[in-house]
Amino acid sequence: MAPYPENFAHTLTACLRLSGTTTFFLSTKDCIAMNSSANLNIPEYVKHQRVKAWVAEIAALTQPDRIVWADGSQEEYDRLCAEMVASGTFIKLNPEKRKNCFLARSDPSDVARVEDRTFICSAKEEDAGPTNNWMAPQKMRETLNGLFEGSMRGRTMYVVPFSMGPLGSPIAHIGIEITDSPYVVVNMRIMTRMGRAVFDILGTDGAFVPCIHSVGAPLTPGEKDSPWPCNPTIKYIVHYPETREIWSYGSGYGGNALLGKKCFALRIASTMAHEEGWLAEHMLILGVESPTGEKTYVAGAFPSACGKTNFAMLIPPKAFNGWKVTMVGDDIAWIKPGKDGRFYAINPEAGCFGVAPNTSEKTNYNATAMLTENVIFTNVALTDDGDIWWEGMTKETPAHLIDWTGKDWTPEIARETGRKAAHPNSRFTVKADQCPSIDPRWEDPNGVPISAFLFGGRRATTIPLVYQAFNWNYGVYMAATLGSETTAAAFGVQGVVRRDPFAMLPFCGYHMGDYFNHWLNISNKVEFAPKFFYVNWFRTNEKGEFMWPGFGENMRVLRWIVDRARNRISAKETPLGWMPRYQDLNWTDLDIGEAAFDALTEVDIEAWKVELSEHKEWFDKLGEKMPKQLKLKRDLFEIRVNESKSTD
Ligand code: SAT
Ligand code: MN
Repeated sequence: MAPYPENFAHTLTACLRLSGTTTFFLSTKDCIAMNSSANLNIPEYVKHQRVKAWVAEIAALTQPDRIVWADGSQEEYDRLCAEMVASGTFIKLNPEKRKNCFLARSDPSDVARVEDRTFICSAKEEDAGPTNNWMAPQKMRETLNGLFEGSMRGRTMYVVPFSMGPLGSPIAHIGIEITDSPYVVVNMRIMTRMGRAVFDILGTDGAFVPCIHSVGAPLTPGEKDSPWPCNPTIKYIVHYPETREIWSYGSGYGGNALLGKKCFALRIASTMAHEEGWLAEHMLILGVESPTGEKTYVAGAFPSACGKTNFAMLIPPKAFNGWKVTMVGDDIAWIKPGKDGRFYAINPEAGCFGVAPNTSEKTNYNATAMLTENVIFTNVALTDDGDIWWEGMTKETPAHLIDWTGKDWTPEIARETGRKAAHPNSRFTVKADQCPSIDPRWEDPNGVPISAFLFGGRRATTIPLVYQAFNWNYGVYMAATLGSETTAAAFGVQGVVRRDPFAMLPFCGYHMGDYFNHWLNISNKVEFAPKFFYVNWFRTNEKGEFMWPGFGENMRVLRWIVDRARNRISAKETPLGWMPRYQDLNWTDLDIGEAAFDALTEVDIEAWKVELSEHKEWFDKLGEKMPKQLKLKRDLFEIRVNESKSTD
């Protein structure tokens, strides 16, 4: 835990604050103001001295006009939303169309996570590894102290206590976010278990991850605020893994600002998990229920733009009458070894922060059903009757909209200028339990038992529809080399394979090589290790058309995975792993014949030779800490491939 003083003194000595190597003094007036309990507004239910001292310290640094401790109540949520409507940050949507829903439009410079401004400031550079940005902690602290000094002037500072995971769950952990953004407060109430009950768990000295966030836009007296304050030029998303702290400056958007999500639940939690022997993963969790009521849970990692949310909310096709797929989580899984020798997973989040474009009744019926009430939309388009719209939502495009930048938009304007009505990274924030397919055990404090890990990228060639790893270590290899073709929307270029191991590349808080090692070792902690599967819904034919229908039809593959995870069907051995034979899948109502299936599952040896040379380049890039075992696996794999013939 960060070395915060146990008590903060009500004297001038408290004004001398040592932080890193910098010593600075605040005016007597500031000190007296900031060190008086009245102005800190500490609620009587907060009994934790270190929390109080830390809040006082950050207040003294950032100098907000007032301090509000978020209690997480509905009344508080409604009040903040009303304040944001009044200030122009929120637009209230037509309650007949979207009850209790709001639209926020961000600054055009602040629309997504900023990976190049994201830092892992471990004491040693080698602990961050070659895939993370690093800066020496002392140097970063100096930079940030300079930026945060006075950064909340003219604003309200909110203290937002939250639990990642069900309150009191042995798998859960607590964070407290200090933020000057009311947008963050209301989003955190949806995305986490937020509010005063967290202090009951923290007690007088419980552990918490301090998360400090400022939009980096202080106001001078009388200055008019903008609807989306942020710092247009300076952004820092900083993690100190040793002291388990997060400092975020300059952005109000998504994972840059809602610090419970990628910053805590993945970057900091992955380092905690590494130290403590568990897993913090960028994985959905879903349950498959058979007609006889047998339940199998799987966790799956998919890089962005691979249909992860759709898969988490899958509705089985008619041919699977009696089968049900339920969602535990759509983005993150915390997984700990259980007493019975199995891995148990919780969804540390309480809501979904989903990409809006292309969400439709056809692509994801459950998501559309979630979005009728109590939703915060960000950067989508506004219809003339006070509803929302985005590309891919309906067949018909509305004749007129206000686009995400607040400008008039028509299909003609779009044709002429290419301008989208909704930003490609526009989002909805909604409570997970509004999902019709929410799993009855999604809040089980002990988590759900995991039988299989799935990995899936977007690959036009090379990767078959599905295959199963021969064993745990080979499964880790498969996940370590996971790759996905970039989409123009996310990366500006189309079709380049980007390696995204375990879909964790931007989210691992330490060296990827150490992370792979952790995965190799952790199988020893369980007796019943989950099986590993690789899926690819995106293989295309020579005309460039998708060969697999995807969406609900993925159930056909999922059922095979469940049967394999339960060791109850045999499979075909290939150089890549175990694969289904045509007759192993249910083909009712789907027009895919044996030849088409062979093409979907073809092992193209020439393509695999190229793939394996890319794996070598990728492993070399990860340097010294890359586990030898995985390098050896690659060499053996290469021999296996060289000795094989393509399957068609
Ligand atoms: O902005 S988030 O990090 O919450 C979502 C994403 O970019 O993956
Ligand atoms: Mn994600």
